[in-house]
Amino acid sequence: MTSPQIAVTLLGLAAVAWINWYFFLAGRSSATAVADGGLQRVRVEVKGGYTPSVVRVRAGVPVRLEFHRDETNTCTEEVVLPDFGIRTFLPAHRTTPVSFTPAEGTYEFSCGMGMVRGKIVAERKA
Ligand SMILES: [Cu+2]
Repeated sequence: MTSPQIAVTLLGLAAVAWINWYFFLAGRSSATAVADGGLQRVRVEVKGGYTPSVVRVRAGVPVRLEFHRDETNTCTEEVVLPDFGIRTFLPAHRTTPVSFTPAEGTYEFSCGMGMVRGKIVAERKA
């Protein structure tokens, strides 16, 4: 294997290890982002609301919210992050990633109709 191939393989293995850790060991209700090689990933359960509804992250570091929508109620089929110009369809029973890099501040996210809401709090020191 060439060194780029080895690097990709190692990254893949790291991702698999991380996913296993994430789904089997990590606390589901944690509202603080887990930094993973400079990427903050937060799983947000979408079921009648957002859990956690307040997500704390570090400002200036890329964030990936992983919206797991476990319902078919059309209310939550879209998620909107107006400050980042994001409007994304969330298929039912799937995990949909939404990525952005926040500056320091508080940002809202909501369903397409603005009925179900959550907040991202980006701080210098998360
Ligand atoms: Cu709605």
